[in-house]
Amino acid sequence: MITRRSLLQVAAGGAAVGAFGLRPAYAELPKLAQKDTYKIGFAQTESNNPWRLQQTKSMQDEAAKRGWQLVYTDAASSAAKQVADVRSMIAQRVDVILLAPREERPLIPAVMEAKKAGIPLFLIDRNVDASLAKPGEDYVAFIGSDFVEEGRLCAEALTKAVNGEAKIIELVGTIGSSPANDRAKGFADYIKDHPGMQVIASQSGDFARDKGRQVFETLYQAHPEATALYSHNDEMTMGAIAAMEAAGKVPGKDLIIASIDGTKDAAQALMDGKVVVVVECNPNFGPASFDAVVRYGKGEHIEPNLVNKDRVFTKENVEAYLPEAY
Ligand code: GYE
Repeated sequence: MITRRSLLQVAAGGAAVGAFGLRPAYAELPKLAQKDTYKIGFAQTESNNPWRLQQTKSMQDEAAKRGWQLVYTDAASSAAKQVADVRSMIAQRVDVILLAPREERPLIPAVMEAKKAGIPLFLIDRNVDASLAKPGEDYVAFIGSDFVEEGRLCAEALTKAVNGEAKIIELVGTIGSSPANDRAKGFADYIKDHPGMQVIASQSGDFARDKGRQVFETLYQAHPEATALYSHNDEMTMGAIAAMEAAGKVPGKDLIIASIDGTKDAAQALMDGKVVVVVECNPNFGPASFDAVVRYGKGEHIEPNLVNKDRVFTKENVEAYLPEAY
């Protein structure tokens, strides 16, 4: 079994952690020298959806603006490849690693190896298992959204839209990823107090449009009594809408839909009345991440969790958002 202690020992090259709470020097968080420009690694998880493409663009734009070198990798939906990508960044001696960990557990070794190599690492947009690696100790900080809150906001808006009565299909994100775990939790916690709100089927669509379509089709065939959809991201939502329409159903009438992200397609679906709420998950990480790196290089204390501010979009306010949508 992986435990935090065994991982710390791996990170420490097998040596025992010192007695009386004293931790050896290599157990400290790596420092960052203050420089005018940095060579910065960005380990992306996949590029099969507009959210990811926008996130990558935000990193590239910020690097170009500041004249920093960006070492970019795309794990193509494989946690194993992402671990290898981080290793190659360590071998190239980047100054800092920005890691968007695909899943909570398989990326732990990458986090620990960067630490052992003396390279500061920030987690971007997704988290790792907090019992195995901690911000301020094993990596500098997590920068991203509050996914539990996103799930709660979806539940709140959906409950209101259906007057507290719905049979809900839930399309879950990538299994083992922090947004899937936390968006499920935030939603479930809220509807616990609303007995008319029932999740009748729940399955992963891997945050992807095609998979979302297939999974929704199967679940809806098995549960034609469904009256609502809670989908962990807009890509799966768009897949599900395609499946509903192919089945002759009207999204927004036959099924009331709550979604998360804020893609252009979802914003349009909101305008068209097909979706009732989109809780924002902002993919524009460049400015906040690079600012945090600069502050860290100056020796400033970095808060362990840098939480993005997300908005709630409905038909009433989405028009003003459209020019920003991606
Ligand atoms: O919601 C989804 C993406 O990790 C917050 O991953 C991110 C999620 C985002 O693929 O669309």
